[in-house]
Amino acid sequence: MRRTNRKLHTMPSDDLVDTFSTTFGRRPDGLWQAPGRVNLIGEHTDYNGGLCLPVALEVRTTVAAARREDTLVRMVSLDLPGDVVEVDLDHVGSDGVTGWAAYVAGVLWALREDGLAVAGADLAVTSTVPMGAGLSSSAALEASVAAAADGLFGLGLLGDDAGRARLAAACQRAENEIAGAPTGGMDQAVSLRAREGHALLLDFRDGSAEQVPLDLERHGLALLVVDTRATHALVDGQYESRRRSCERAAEQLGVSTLREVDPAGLDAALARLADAETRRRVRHVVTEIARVRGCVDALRAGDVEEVGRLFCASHDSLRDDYEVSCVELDTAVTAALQAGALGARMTGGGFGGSAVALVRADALEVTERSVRDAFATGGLGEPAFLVLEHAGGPAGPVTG
Ligand code: GAF
Repeated sequence: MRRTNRKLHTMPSDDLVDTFSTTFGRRPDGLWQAPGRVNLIGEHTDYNGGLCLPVALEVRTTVAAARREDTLVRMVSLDLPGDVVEVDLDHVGSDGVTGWAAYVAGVLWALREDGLAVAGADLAVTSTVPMGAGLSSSAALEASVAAAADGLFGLGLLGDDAGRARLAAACQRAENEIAGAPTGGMDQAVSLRAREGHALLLDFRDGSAEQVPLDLERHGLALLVVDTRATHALVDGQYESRRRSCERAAEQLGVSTLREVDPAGLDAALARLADAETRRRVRHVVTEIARVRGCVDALRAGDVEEVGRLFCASHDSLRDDYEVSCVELDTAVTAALQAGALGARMTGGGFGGSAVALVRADALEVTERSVRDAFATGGLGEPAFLVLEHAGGPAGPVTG
């Protein structure tokens, strides 16, 4: 199956409004949307105070919403049919909200915790971001709810980058504290702060963001995202154990985060760590941050071959040093490179999910075939594909 962003971008607004109206017996006050993401480079760097370079996809989560004057949140999903879920905002922090409702109610809860005048809401959601594909369906859901809250309660935060960063912080808090996934903030930040046609250089030392033009078409290129369909879960222990290992290493090195380790002094820093596994984890983080810088320079210089080389080096480091790849991701990367991709790497948290390959636009089909054949030969499940020709824009109201 070939899925392009543009086809999946079609907003199912009519169905959503119909479902909202039949479920809640009134019309929504408005519709808001937020994108999933693919990270170009800079993996497992966000929670180390580092750099990353994600891109917003054109696949999106859309929410129809209406404000309430009480503290009740009522939600229904078009994609996960079931009963209407009801949560009282006053009890979100203590009641152990589970499932997809945690991402929705958690965001409204976190905005209130931030001192914003947010009350309850009725919401209907639907998404074209494939779930469990490592393309941030959770963050897209959170960001769409944050955008809806901004509109429903007149927060005025969508108007500038500082406001959007504040919304993203609330989304991350919801994910960490209510959904229980100890993630680092990249996904929520790009969903809210991206700019169409650009990759977003995020610096987690100071929270700043810089737009980096991404004109794939000018170079005759496209990004092929391979959803391996191997399951990944950020709430399982692997992600958290990598995070804790980095924190322990920083402590041993006497720095606040691994961002403070100077790449020029990496060997000396590694020599101070007794444990070989910890040394590999640190080497990944420090070299990956340097690769993000290299990738931004290469993109600005139009040196797409160098971008491809950095993709490959990133994958090797994630596979060998950070040990978050898996047979499906390695197979996708190898098969894409065999078909002539300029570079390929796993993207997102790893242990399944998606890989991304930088390919000539006229080689998309041959690359897909190569990946599909390699999966069949390896006895792996059927992968799915998504083509990114143009970087998407950020969360906001649905217009038109
Ligand atoms: C997941 C997390 F949600 C992000 O915060 C980030 O750490 C990523 O894995 C790895 O780069 O997407």
